[in-house]
Amino acid sequence: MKKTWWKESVVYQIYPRSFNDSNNDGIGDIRGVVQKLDYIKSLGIDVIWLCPVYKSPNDDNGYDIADYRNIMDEFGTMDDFDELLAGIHERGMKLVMDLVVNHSSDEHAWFEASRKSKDNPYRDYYIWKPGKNGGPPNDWEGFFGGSAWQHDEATDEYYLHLFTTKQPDLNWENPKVREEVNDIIKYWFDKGVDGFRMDVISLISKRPAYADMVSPVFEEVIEKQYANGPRIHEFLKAMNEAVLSKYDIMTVGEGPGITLEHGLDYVGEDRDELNMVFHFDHMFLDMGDGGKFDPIPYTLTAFKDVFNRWDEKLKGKGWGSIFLGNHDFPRMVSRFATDGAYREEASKLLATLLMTMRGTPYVYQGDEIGMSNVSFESTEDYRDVETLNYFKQLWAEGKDPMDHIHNAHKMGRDNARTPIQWSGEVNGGFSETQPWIRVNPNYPDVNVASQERDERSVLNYFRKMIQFRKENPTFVYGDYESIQNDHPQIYAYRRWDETNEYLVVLNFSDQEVDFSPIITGLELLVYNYDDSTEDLLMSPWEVKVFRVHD
Ligand code: ISL
Ligand code: CA
Repeated sequence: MKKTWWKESVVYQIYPRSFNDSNNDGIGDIRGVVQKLDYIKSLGIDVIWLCPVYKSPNDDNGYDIADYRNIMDEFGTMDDFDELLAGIHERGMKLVMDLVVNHSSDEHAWFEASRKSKDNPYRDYYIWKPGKNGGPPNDWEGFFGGSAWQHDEATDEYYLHLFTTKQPDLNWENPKVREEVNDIIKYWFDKGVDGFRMDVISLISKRPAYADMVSPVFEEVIEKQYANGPRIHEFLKAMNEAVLSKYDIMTVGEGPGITLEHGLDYVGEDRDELNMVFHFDHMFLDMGDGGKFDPIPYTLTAFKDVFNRWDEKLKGKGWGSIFLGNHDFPRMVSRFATDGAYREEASKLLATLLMTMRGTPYVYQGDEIGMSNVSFESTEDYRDVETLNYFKQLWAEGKDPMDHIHNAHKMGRDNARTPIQWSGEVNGGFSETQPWIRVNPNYPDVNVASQERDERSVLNYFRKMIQFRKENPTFVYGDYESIQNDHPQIYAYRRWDETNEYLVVLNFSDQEVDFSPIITGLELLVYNYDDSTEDLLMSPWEVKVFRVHD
């Protein structure tokens, strides 16, 4: 495969509201990120992906944009942004921004004009339909519950919003909308930004029939009706030709509905669309038919299958992204490993997985210190619109949300949105004021400052693993094969090229496991127990990475 900087990079995702508060108003901000650039650099990070910082009324924490060319007041000014970009570049890192153009905020000037009258020049920037039988145009549901249509008094029509009512979907059928998006992209590239993560890009092309939902299972509706619409690849190719291809940048498309079947259509190297995508196959493993708040158990073998199938599909043809969490999902250690007695070992194990797979690794803020899920005692402490809508829906069904709060504990997005725990000081050193969302009460035990002082901390292990990946490029470009794939506790795989071969063995369980791969000539290189030995008797959540000699 062609070698490029973004294949060799390790990306660090920042959710600015929760990262670091520089002016002590309780909200993380851009200057807060500037203050921590040396820290991020010290991890070995190449690229920072910054979640939305644009002007926004924050109905969905910045994923509802009111002005694509200005900065949200709470986060700072354009001068702060320019300083951030310069600071990142000075340190030899790159900056990727979030592009949220499936929808805008209802407070965007386009929408304010659009809703005024049916003949307004901006009317067709959004998707308007007359009602049917006194109700919405069809029975579509939004991602955060309820109808995906909102009635608007002024013109007695409905607009489509796949997310909250304050996030109207843009009408990509309108060539003017596509031009506006290209101009926004150009604006940020001309400032020197190094790429975009494209929010729900899989949803931009709508199926013109607007037929009723084909299934009561939401995941099926996404796949068959919302995602991968008829013109998606035409739109992406045109965007690529007009702007993306003119700059040395990276793109990663996000999308529910980007399945194994469709992945290569987006990232095939012969397609000139996107560089990478985030698919959600492993992120949906523990969701039942009722979706996120209907959690179900899943097995390690199912988890391995996702990685195996995607690697096989993309190999030689397109590039993958490796991630285990972000601002939309629970903390990786609580979800895919354990946050009990073995939290540290388990965090190191997941760090090893991230840094030894084929594809570009994405580290979500706080995972480098092993931050875990939070269980707020009261529904009042939750902030995420998705979780709040869930509570509302329970009330509407005559149920008490407190009887179901365990689902929010397990699956809610706020798990990943608690402030970064910088120290054992008040509010975890995030802010001197009570933050916009409560700090995880485990901050005295889990924080950056104490881990800086500890050679054996999760933090220093992350640094070591990132370094290890860089020193051994076989982990970037080399081949991948899972061995003893049916093993219920061990995830083991080979990585190799013409010159090197490695074996990675990860014990995904609380039990000791006697693993016996039929491979000889093993030299132990990386491990997460002080007394690790070259044998394959694996302690709980133990990691062993070997060089394989012929
Ligand atoms: O968390 C999810 C719903 O339970 C995901 O399906 C999520 O909604 C989906 O991945 C899209 O996420 C992105 O777009 C949303 C925004 O709320 C998320 O934060 C963003 O990452 C709407 O812009
Ligand atoms: Ca602030």
